[in-house]
Amino acid sequence: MATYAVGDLQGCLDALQCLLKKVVFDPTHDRLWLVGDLVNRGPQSLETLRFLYGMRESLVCVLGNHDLHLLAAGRNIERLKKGDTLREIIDAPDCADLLDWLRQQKLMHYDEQRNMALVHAGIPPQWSLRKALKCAAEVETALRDDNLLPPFLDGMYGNEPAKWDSELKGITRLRVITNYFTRMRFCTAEGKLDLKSKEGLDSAPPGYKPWFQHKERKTKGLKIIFGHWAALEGNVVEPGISALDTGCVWGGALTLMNVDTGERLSCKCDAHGHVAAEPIAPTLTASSSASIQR
Ligand SMILES: [Mn+2]
Repeated sequence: MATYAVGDLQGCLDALQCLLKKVVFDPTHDRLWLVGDLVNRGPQSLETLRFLYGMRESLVCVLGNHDLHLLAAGRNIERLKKGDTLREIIDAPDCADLLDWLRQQKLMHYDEQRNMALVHAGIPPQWSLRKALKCAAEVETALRDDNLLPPFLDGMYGNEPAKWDSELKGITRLRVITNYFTRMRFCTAEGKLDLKSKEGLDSAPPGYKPWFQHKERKTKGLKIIFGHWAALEGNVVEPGISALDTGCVWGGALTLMNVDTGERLSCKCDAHGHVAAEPIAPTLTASSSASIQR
């Protein structure tokens, strides 16, 4: 029995299946944690969602910005943008089942035994574990409530307010919580967000740092697994912090990590998010063609 976490899938089902095969994943005993952004941009968004829905009992999944965008587009709240590959899901006969499952997922998962959290983008430095779980729950409640869901999906877009304030109310409150968990990369020590920079660690605007690098971060000591930030290429040296987005949809790789041993495996992808072809060993080709001739 093993627990694995996997980076942003973005519709790259082949790469996921390649990794599950490599670890001989057994859905009855093993568990798979997903950092979110299950769909969009990649080649097989619908098939990915169906595959995950089929093994939902074996999954722990947190939502990413693309998953929330799918929920909004599925309700005609937000239009699909150029480059979105979500139309096939919205037009599918099983769309309602898939999106109903999606909206039951969390923004933050906490495993008490392991003292480990799973989030899409991160946890802002000024929040303790307790505070983060409370704030995540506010959005999770809105997602699951038929009356609260439409105004939430309609109001979640936007970069303001840039910073948390416990006095915030309504949709502005839910928007900043959502931005922390699903879109954050750089912020100040007080948690003021910069949502424009998307490059690597050295692209921080003056006064800003990656959310996990602030000295006074209140979740130090908590292990955190996150995705979202492909430019990091999975390289973060901060103790306890694991970055898993290695850009499978951008010609990088999909990364899977055993959450207990930290051991990583990856599956290389081509520029379209398909599994990159591995060269066939010439000796094998020669002997198999010889056996065919016999
Ligand atoms: Mn993302």
